Amino acid sequence: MSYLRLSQRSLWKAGQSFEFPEKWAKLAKKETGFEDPGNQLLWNTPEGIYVKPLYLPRDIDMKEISEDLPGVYPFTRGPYATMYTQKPWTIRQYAGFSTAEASNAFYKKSIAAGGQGLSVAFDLPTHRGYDSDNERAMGDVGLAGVAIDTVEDMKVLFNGIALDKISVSMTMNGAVLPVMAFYIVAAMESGVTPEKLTGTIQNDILKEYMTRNTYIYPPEPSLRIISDIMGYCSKNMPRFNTISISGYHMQEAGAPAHLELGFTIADGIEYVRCGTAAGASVDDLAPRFSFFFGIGMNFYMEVAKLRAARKLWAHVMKKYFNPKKEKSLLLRTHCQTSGYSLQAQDPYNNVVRTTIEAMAAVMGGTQSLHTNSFDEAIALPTEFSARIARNTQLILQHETGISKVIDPWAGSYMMEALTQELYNSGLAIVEEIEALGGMAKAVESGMPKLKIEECAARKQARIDAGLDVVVGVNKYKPEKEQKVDAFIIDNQAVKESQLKKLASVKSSRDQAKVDKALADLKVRATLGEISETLADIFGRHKGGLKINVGAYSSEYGNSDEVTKTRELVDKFAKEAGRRPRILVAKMGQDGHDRGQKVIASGFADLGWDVDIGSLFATPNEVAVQALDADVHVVGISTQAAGHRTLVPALVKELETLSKSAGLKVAPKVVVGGVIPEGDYDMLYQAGAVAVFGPGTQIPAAVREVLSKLQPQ
Ligand code: MLC
Ligand code: 5AD
Repeated sequence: MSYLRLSQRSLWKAGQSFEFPEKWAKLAKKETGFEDPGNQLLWNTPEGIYVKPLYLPRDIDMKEISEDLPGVYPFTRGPYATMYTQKPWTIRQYAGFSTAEASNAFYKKSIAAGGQGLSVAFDLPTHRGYDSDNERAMGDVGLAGVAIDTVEDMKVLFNGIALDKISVSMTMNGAVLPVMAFYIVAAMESGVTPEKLTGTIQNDILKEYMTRNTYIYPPEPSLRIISDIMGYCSKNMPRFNTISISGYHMQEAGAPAHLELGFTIADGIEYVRCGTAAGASVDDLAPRFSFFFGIGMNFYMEVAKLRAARKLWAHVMKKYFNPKKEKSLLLRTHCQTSGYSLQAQDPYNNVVRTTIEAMAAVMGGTQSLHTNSFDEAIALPTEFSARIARNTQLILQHETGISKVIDPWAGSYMMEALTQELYNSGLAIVEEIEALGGMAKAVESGMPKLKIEECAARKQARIDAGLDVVVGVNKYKPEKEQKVDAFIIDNQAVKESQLKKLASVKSSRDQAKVDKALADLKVRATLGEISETLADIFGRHKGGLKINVGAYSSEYGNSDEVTKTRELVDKFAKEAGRRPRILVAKMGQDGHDRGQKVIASGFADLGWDVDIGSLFATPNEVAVQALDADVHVVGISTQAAGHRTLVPALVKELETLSKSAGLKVAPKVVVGGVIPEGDYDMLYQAGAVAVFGPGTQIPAAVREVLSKLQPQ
């Protein structure tokens, strides 16, 4: 009953109505008491698609779909004729942490336990072009991935792994030149020539400016680097996928399926344009393009998204570029289950969520899949949680009949209708972007990022208001929280080991040769040296700092919760003579800014003055901004474990700067994000006054932060 009430209250938007068979409507009216049950039970999704309670033959265009076959244009049913009936998708778990030695051992173990392809996660300094000895790398070395400074590190990473046999994906975008160079040299020095290498380089910079934020240079030179790499690989590494055009991070940042789909396909079009402008033909490039989508909890929508994506790519490729090779029309994709959908509370629920998402990816026909670990919202996977995640896929491959039938949802009225609706809305977005002059221009305008962030603020409001249920978080909470072991990496130890290795490479090479060759970029130069040389010429890109105002509160609607919270904020403002003011900041090389932007929007909508900090700041830079803006509190958003080093450093900086500015009290520090429970005490001892884990309701956070402030 409560579900029906919820549907009636929040989901039925007047103005949209569909016809339902009279016979059914009568029965449904009796069951529900609704006047117009078909329309009152509509679900208006974040995609703006009305999902109906009942689909009928009239919802699909039989002419459009009756000839569809897997392996045949427009490939809605799959890129290959036989799909998993011949060869199941590749189980490719994204992993990397600490040193090359530790990650190498982990890779070998996971291959032995059933992993079928490798996928390297680099640490954030590597992504951003810093060696481990760089001051800006201080809090992040070896935490979110493996630290790679030199070709020697890369050789260790793949030691004993046959690079001509196993395909390797490397998630690298900003520092793609040194990483590809290290990879190729490491392979050659192990006896594998470039033409034998199989795998994928992510090499997708446009989505970095929109969501993932591990860019280094501005868009123009970055796009040139990408087309150089695509050009080089198409000539020298014919089995290697030269780009992985990624919607995943858009979904993680808050994009509903239609935005993820439309923006990703529009990115793909831009890359074909870049590559062909640099002299390659569409058929040199496109057959080695690959894609990457996120798979969240809206099961039908996600299956439909993959079907629609293949159809849309085939359509736009034909329309805009008219390639001769059929392979240029194929959308082949990797998928990853959603990290965002996983929760720190009641964490074993995450095994269930990941299984459902993995089923959607597979039923949508993905070529390769990563399944997240259940401790996602707490820390990097432990050996145990990584094993369960991998086994989820092994069980799907071996114990169910799922891979025995190609595109099993085809012909379902609902699935075909949803596929067509998503195709239509994806195409409309592609056309809108084309009208703006393509994705590079759209990204520069900031439009896609803001659209995605608005959706993220709305989603948070729906969860905070209880309209979207998250089991174990805003409903059905366990009486006692289940604790799980968290994998903690000793950042200091990794740093020391990297510094030793860097020093050894630097002392054993011919420095005069390196200095000379750095202009040409070769001869065991380090990743930092190569990146810095390019940054001297290209400059470093700085992202925009806009926040959405109004989206959070309009989605939340009026409620006691909001009114009560605003009253407390107003009371503070009256007593203090000004509104409470917060700087929502990020430190270190962690560029995950969904949390930062959502918190900023929520606090602003609840009556705070909000300043937003630039990405990649040092503790000193944050403290200077906090004092300049005269904030009451600094809120640090942390997603990649750097808080252990960076928060204590920030508190010290704030105290020192406040003292020398003659302030009686320094701004308070609160911390929120992915924080293992074991770190809470350490953060309080370092001087933080509040710590918020994932799943915190924003109005509750506002009240708690207020309670820590004295009006000044
Ligand atoms: C497959 N093959 C078939 C077949 N199925 N041949 C005949 N009949 C069938 N049914 C052939 C293919 O043509 C191919 O050969 C070979 O088998 C391998 O199959 P594939 O489908 O290409 O799979 P795979 O090699 O696994 O490649 C999948 C991919 C690739 C194209 C999507 O780009 C990939 O692996 N991407 C992974 C990206 C990734 O892991 N990213 C992690 C991001 S994490 P041939 O000769 O055609 O090659 C991240 C998080 C973060 O980004 O933010 O940090
Ligand atoms: N090892 C394993 N998984 C990782 N992820 C990110 N970094 C790593 C890593 N080093 C996963 C998480 C995250 C997503 C982007 O990729 O699930 O949400």
